Amino acid sequence: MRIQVAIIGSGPSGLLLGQLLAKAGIETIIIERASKRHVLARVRAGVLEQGTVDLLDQAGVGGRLHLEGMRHDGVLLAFDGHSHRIDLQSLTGKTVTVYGQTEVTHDLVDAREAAGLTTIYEVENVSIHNIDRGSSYITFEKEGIEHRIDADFIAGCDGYHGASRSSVPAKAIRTFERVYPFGWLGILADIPPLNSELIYARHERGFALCSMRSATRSRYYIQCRSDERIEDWSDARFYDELRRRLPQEHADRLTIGPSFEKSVAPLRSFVAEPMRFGRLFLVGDAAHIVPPTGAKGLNLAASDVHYLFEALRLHYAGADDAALDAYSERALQRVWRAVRFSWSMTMMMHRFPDEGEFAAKIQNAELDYLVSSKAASTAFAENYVGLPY
Ligand code: FAS
Ligand code: PHB
Repeated sequence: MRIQVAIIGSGPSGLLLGQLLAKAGIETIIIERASKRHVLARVRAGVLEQGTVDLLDQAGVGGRLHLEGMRHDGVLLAFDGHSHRIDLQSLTGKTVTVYGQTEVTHDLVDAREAAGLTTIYEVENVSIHNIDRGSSYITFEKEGIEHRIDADFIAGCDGYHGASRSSVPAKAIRTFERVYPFGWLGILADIPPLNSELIYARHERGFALCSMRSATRSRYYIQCRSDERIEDWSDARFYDELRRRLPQEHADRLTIGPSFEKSVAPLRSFVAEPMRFGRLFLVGDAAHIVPPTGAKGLNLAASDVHYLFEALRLHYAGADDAALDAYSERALQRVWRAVRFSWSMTMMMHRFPDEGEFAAKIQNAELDYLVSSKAASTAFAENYVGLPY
């Protein structure tokens, strides 16, 4: 088989890139390691930047998002027993939209199927070949039979543990990483959110985040050990710990109810440079990972997709390949700004037991300055709503 753009991975990066390319008349195929059911069941991000919303609209999949997504004009930062609202809208003129990644994935999969576009699920042993020459191709197995796809370009949209980045010769790639000494224990429950906007809480017992998926579905997180076992956390223990980390005015408003999803996510910052290797382009989590503190992971995948889509569109329109050649540099500039923000928010809001009382006082002072200075609040808001593409 020969195709214009072969996409590895049916997560938000691969699906959104595939949808934009299809609308521009560029043929694609997506190969995916997991089952369709697994892809659709993943619970991950919750906050979309305006740039991501605009891109989903451009891809023609914004319908349900505009009906069910919730526009948030502000976000609360809680510390020292009190919460402080950062008015995103008045400080930046921009807002964020709360709409789960699970729903984004559903919308993109539905659109791909409605357009009759091909996704091959449950593939194995994906290998990438000849990325430095014109005849790049992918091989993979499906039900024990080996297949080959020859492609003009290959988009590595297969996440942190995928085959794309690992197919690049070690001498051709540099990686930068920080692993945090904790994780996030998250639950989903069909209970009304305790607040209409997100609350990020710093507490001596650890970080907590109150988010949501709708007016009737809450998404809560608490900082935990990286090796935490979810079986050690009953709902009652989770809610009790969440209450302890929130200001009393919010803790008193917590509605509890049975969780239907509970998971632990490790936290790391990671960037691979460059993001292009001949005919192979790394996109989204295949190239970078951020701690979810700044709600940037999914949104960075969207800006990578924007840069690569525009470059491929120009290529197939007969323009020069300057945009393709500039993809890595353009994407990495926005990636590093988001990595910095996500790192700084993680350092400011989480408990670092080995760093003593002085560090804890500095964290409080940083938050105190942030919420009392218009300049500092504006800088925070600009990053949270998403820096320009
Ligand atoms: P993804 O990892 O989503 O998708 C990659 C796809 O490639 C997957 O479907 C995978 O099965 C497939 N794949 C992997 N290897 C393959 C191979 N060899 N062959 C074929 N297919 C292969 N971001 C936020 O903004 N907020 C959050 O709260 C948040 N929480 C997260 C929690 C967890 C546990 C994780 C892992 C991530 C979280 N993220 C969060 C980040 C997340 O949302 C990512 O940024 C987003 O999924 C990136 O999308 P993709 O780049 O498509 O990668
Ligand atoms: C979520 O709703 O899952 C979410 C929201 C904001 C974050 C991280 C996760 O920073």
